Amino acid sequence: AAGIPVKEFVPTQEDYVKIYNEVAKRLVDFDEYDDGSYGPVLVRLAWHASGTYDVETKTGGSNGATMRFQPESDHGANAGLKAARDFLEPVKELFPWVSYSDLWTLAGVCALQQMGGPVIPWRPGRADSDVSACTPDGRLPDATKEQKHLRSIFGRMGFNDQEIVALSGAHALGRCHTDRSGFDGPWTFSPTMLTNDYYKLLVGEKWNWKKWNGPAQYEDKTKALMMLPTDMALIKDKEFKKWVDKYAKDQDVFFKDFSDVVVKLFELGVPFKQEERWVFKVAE
Ligand code: CCH
Repeated sequence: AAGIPVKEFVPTQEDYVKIYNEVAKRLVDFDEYDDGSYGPVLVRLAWHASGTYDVETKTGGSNGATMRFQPESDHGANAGLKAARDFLEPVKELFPWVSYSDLWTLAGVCALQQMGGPVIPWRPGRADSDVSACTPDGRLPDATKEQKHLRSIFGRMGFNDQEIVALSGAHALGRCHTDRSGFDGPWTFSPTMLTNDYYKLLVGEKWNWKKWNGPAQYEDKTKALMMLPTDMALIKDKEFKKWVDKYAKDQDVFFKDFSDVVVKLFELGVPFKQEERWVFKVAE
């Protein structure tokens, strides 16, 4: 039988706006989590999905969403990100046509904008892969290391010194969890608002080694805030510190550079057909 041709659903910008708004709504609805928002862990999910990219082999990156599968879901660096994936599962059920890889990055954009961050232009085009595309362990940064490691890991993704420092400002958000990374505490006093406080605190506070049985980390004099060895590397290294000083002085400059570098991060290795990037309005 010739049958009736099945009309393929071709989503438009409006359809992606619906996804953005649904994620934004859920961020408000589920405000009992952690410091009062799933926002930070959604940002971390999008970053860990994207940050596996290798410029040489053109493997990894947000295209594929391979963190859904073992072994990648069990990589030490991804501990705790199930919370973010599970948070987005009902959104995927509402919009089954969206790929996980587009959904995770769009949710990252939504979280950043809803937490007071800059506009992050975004475009669709990622397709999900199967388990065979999982990246090997060790592609994401190790918080116990310093500048040499940062340059090697982020260099493999294609980022320079300025971009490394701009990306690191995401640590204004969220916190470390002893049952995930082993580290403990937030970097700033407003972990659900994107600001340039991370840089201000890095240069403005006195940081001492925390005396405890956990992994080596720094604490401020109030003992409420923390820095990782990789965070402190940004002020130990003269080239990195230039950018820390610049972003500490001027939040607008940070926001501009942060937006540019996050767009690049979320697009690493994605074979887009669409040239145009869309800007999503912050939901009320
Ligand atoms: Fe990060 N990050 N990150 N990070 N990160 C952690 C948490 C967050 C490193 C290590 C850690 C970026 C760069 C680095 C976020 C975004 C970004 C934690 C705690 C560790 C450890 C995890 C836990 O215990 O839950 C290291 C090392 C680097 C190297 O530079 C970049 C880049 C980004 C985004 C652009 C966010 C957000 C969090 C908070 C997550 C949460 O659940 O609150």
